[in-house]
Amino acid sequence: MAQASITLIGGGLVGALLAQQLARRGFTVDVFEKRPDPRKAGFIGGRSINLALAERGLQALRTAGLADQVMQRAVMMRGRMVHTRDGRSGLQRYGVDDSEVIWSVSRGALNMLLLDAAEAAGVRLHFGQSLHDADFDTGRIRLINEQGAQRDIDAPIVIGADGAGSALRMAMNAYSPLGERVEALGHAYKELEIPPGSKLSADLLREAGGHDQFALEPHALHIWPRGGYMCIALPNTEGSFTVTLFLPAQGPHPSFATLPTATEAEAFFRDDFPDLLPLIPDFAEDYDSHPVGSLSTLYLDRWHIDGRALLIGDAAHAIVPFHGQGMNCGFEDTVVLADLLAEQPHDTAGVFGQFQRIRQPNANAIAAMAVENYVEMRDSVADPHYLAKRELGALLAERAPQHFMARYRMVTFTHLPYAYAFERGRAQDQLLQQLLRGSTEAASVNLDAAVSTLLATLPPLPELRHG
Ligand code: FAD
Ligand code: 8RB
Repeated sequence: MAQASITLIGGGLVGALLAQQLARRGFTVDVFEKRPDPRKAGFIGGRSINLALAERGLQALRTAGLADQVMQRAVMMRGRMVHTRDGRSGLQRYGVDDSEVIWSVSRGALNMLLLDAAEAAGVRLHFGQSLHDADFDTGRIRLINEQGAQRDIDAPIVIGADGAGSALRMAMNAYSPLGERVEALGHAYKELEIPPGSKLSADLLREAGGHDQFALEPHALHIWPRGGYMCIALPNTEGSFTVTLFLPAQGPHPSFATLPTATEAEAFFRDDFPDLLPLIPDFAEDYDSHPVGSLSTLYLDRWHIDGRALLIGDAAHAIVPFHGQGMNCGFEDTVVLADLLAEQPHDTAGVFGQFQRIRQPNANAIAAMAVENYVEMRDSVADPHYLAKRELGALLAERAPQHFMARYRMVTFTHLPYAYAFERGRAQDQLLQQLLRGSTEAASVNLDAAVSTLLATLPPLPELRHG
């Protein structure tokens, strides 16, 4: 029997990568994407938005044979550059050396590369085709094109990679409730832009410690933590940075409610981000024209309707951005699903159920860790208790690498299941707290005794499969 035919909704990051992998495994794949083909001339333009690619996403790209191409245009980020209120900055490395770094990649360029790869693998891409509705009894879906014309097609096996606002999820939910729950974070975001360094005055560049082409150190993820809120900046290949301001959506100053326009926001930046503001020459224009984005976590009890429909990526488990793992998690999903389908191509009901059993606990774990990392990024980077724990953790990891690994490293640089990283991280954190007993001096802890306690308390980490 020939491999089944699969209909994918959404040709974004996860949809395009999944399509390529399924086509390479012999499936007939059609992708319906709402937007026009981004590779067509005339589309270029718009804002450059970048994403942090970490080991899990990179591993999926390796499996697909696409890692080298992606890495050619990626910018290495060695750690967090923390910019304190007094205008100082310092780098906290993410890993032990340059083998443990994350990569800033352009969303647009990555999406185009993945679409090219999908097409080359034999996927049929249909742009400007939006899913409107689905009838799971007849196995047909209704599409709308850009002119508003509707048509119905057969799609007995349909997979939704149509993102956080998934139309397929809505149709599935109407057919049989998926147990959808959305947890709003209460904070929102806005993007601003630092242009390439050459566009800034030489004086400003020197003050900001910038290089020729970059206004800031290019090989870092920059954070301006301010307690209840923060700004971050990721480098782009062309020397620009995308800045994201994260703030409470409502409530007392500062919140997006108290900063409705650039006038209020500029005064706020002059007070709270005085070193950042001069790097954003079009501040007023950016602030007033870019929308405020909301942030929430999506949980579903069920990701599929037996073997007929399945959700993947953000459509199944949208998370908040603070671990930089949304795409990485979605890419990890694609490998798991493609492998399962290749093993049992004619049992989609079994495969979809198994996919959910494997991935849902991990999606729940990264969702929780992503929320926790917001507090860590905006707040604890300057907290002495946090810094002491971090330092003691680093000492233990050096002395007993089989028994201690920072949770951030497990999430970002290994393929250990997210659920494992979450559990192990909790156990390690409890141990650090117990060893420090409230002290903010990691050096005050007897390291030999601490290592003994660690070995006696926690089993060794599983064998790590690095890159
Ligand atoms: P999407 O990328 O949203 O793609 C969905 C696709 O479906 C789109 O192309 C859309 O046009 C299409 N579509 C929607 N509705 C329909 C319809 N009705 N019919 C047909 N097609 C439809 N993750 C990281 O790992 N690291 C980061 O640093 C990071 N940074 C981010 C920065 C920003 C500003 C944002 C918004 C997200 C970031 N993420 C990051 C998260 C990451 O972008 C998502 O997790 C990832 O894009 C999910 O991929 P997806 O394909 O599931 O959804
Ligand atoms: N979505 C990231 C990290 C962890 C950094 C650290 C954090 C922006 C929207 Cl907020 C954020 C990280 O702990 O030091 N790695 O990668 C990416 C992040 O934000 C992305 C750019 C983002 N995602 C809506 C805005």
